[in-house]
Amino acid sequence: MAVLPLVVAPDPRLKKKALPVERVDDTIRKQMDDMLETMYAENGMGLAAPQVGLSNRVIVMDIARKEEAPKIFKMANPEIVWESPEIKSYEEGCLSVPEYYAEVERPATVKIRFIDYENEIREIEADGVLAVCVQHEIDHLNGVLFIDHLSSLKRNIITRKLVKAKKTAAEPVAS
Ligand code: K1U
Ligand code: ZN
Repeated sequence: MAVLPLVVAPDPRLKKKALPVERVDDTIRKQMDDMLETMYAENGMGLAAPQVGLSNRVIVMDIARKEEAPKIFKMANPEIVWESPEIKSYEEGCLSVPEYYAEVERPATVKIRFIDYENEIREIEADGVLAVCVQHEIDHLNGVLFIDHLSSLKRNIITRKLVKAKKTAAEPVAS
């Protein structure tokens, strides 16, 4: 397994719609395993393929708390097939938008259809933190970041700071 380099916003790779996977074979299984290792290395609870520069519809999640046994999900082509009218707000973060957090409103419960690690089509109902995380990751597959759910004023402030942080990181260190 390998830890892959993370794509940090702003980056055009995070704005592209990812392409469906034809089937979950050994290549996609390795991608899922590498993404899970990358997610753990970055202390995340989810990761989508565009965040590691891959433009296919693959996501991984582990929604367990620190002291709990792992609750791992590896999904290809996840799609929301039903969403509840009830809306909930949750403070979201993003490995590709480091150091910023904001409340985002989303459907409280969703039904997800996806292809699993064994290439079987499955459906699950998700609520709580799983519902938040899976919707956040599916957004990534559609080129949407959590800051796109905020007002344009808040989004522009964060984007300007991200551009500045990238410029500073690229500057040579003065000797
Ligand atoms: O997709 C990502 O960038 C991963 C992201 C998932 C996510 C976190 C919180 C709400 C919605 C979606 C992260 O894991 S960011 C890191 C983080 O904030 C966090 C990590 C572990 C547990 C709780 C939050
Ligand atoms: Zn994210």
